[in-house]
Amino acid sequence: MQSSLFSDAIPHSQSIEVEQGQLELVTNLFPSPEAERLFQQLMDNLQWRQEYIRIQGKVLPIPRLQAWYGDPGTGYGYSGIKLEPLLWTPELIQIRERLQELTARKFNSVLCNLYRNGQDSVAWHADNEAELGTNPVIASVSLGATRRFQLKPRRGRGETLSLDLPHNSLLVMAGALQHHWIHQVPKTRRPVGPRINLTFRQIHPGSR
Ligand SMILES: O=C(O)CCC(=O)C(=O)O
Repeated sequence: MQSSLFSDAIPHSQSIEVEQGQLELVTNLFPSPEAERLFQQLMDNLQWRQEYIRIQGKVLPIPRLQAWYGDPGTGYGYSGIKLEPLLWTPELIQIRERLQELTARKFNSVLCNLYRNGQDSVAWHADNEAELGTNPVIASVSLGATRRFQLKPRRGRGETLSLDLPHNSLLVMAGALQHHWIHQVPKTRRPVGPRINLTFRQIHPGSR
């Protein structure tokens, strides 16, 4: 039985049993009107951008919009994309404070994803870039439409685990999870509205 990631018992939180990693889901992260307001302000105020990746010589748009915010010096890169941090907005500071209080961890940066509809997605990957260090704690907030989040073991034929991440929830990934598991948000044919995902991280500059 794994121990909870949180120092105190958090209302609306549940541990999800996974081998070689820790996963905790918190629902009702903010009072409901606050969550609605945050969703709308993040939609309106974040500097959403279309990023491109190169795959087999072709430059392709990634199927979602993104924005990267953080402390100065927390530049971040993956799949050939290099992101320089924008300055924290008041809404991101408010959410970060809530997460730091819940997890007793510090986060100096956040990758923001906007899934405009069911055709937006993120492919199988792990958050295991060198600058995240060993066994990173990733605090991933969902606002807006519910989307399915899947995890599968990096090696072997282990079963895929599926979770629906609802509006106003927090998924914390920790322990050795990023070494042993990969995750994705698949496309869906269901008509779904926009969803914002914020993955708060602690970047260790200079570890690349
Ligand atoms: O949208 C999500 O819940 C996951 C996002 C994600 O995997 C990432 O940004 O690395």
